[in-house]
Amino acid sequence: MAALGQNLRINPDRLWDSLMDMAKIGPGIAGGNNRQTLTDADAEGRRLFQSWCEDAGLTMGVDKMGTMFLTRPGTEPNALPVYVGSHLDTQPTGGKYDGVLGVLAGLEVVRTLNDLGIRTKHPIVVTNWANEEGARFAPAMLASGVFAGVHSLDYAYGRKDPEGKTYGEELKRIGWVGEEEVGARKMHAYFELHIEQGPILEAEDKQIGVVTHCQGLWWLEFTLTGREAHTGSTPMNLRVNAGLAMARIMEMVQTVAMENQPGAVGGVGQVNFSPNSRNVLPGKVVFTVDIRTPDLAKLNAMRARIETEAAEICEALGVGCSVEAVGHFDPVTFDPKLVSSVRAAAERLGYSHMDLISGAGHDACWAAKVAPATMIMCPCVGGLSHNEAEDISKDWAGAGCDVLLHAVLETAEVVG
Ligand code: HGY
Ligand code: MN
Ligand code: MN
Repeated sequence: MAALGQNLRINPDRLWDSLMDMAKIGPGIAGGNNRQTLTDADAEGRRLFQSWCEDAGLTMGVDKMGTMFLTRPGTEPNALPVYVGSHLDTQPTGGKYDGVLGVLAGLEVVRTLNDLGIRTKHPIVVTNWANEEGARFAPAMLASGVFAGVHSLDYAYGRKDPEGKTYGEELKRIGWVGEEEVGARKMHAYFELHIEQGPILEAEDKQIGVVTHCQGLWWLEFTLTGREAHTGSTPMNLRVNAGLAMARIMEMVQTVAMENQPGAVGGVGQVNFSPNSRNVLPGKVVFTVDIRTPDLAKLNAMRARIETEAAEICEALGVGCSVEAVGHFDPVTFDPKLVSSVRAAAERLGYSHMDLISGAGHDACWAAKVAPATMIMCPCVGGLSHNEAEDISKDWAGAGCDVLLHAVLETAEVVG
């Protein structure tokens, strides 16, 4: 196979236009997006993506979790495909690029191959994983988790959103229950381009992150039981204060993460007080602790310490305490051969690059359980993500997609 020329590049304006057109669907209130999984906005985004792919000559398959697979044929139909994708669903106050860049970059790779009449031995499949964010239906990366055999389809269908609607009901409501068995597809390789969602690449002035690993994660959902009582007339010594217990646990999580530096993080993003009335002490407090680190032993030690100390905090306050792990994956090592292909592509194209460990979780983490997989990252402004102000440059998006093009072509093998 002839070496890929350094002038082989995607069309960054077309990629950017597609990103901006997708961003019009499920707009947020501050310039970002609220296109949560299985909402009408998600369905509208799916239809737009499908139409673009079919205009590019791709054929669509959908599995029973609603993940979309758009195939460009290879010259050898029996050769396992090279998959390239990410997710179109967003956080409630999400940005325009988290996940979306990876899906539309996959489409841009195909559009470029069509422009240049390039054929590949292996088919190429552009993928939109359902429910990567886990914001509406925990855990994150739910569909790719079922694909990798980590979760059962029944478990996934039964996951409920804050209004009590199930994943299965909502997938059926928007009309995206596919026929394919989840995980029946086999992959030759999987690539995912994603914004870094952290500050390192921008701070180091690097255009490309060559992602070698992804840190592991636990999501620990605590349910604390206090006693509802008047916030004014209840003496301090008679209170069973679940809110105070939560505050002390959050402070403890911060301490545990800081004592495990460098490389560990811990915090809480979601809290629900019940009855959540300003002059009633909460009878119930439900919140999720999110801890992450690339070191597996450290990750599990942090979990054990947090659960032990949370129980002690609650006992001292007479507050009931239960905890359920609602999300988890071990640290991931991506495929060294694919990582080298990404690094070589960045070199060939003249893009500055550095090795990187992904701080956020991605569908690639589950794909890596069933196929050789890796990621490419581009910087984002101030490292900000999961915020409507999330921002990247067209150049960063273009550079990442150029590297994706080269790495995918090297793996899918150009013919002729
Ligand atoms: O939580 C994560 O790391 C990803 O955004 N789902
Ligand atoms: Mn993402
Ligand atoms: Mn995200």
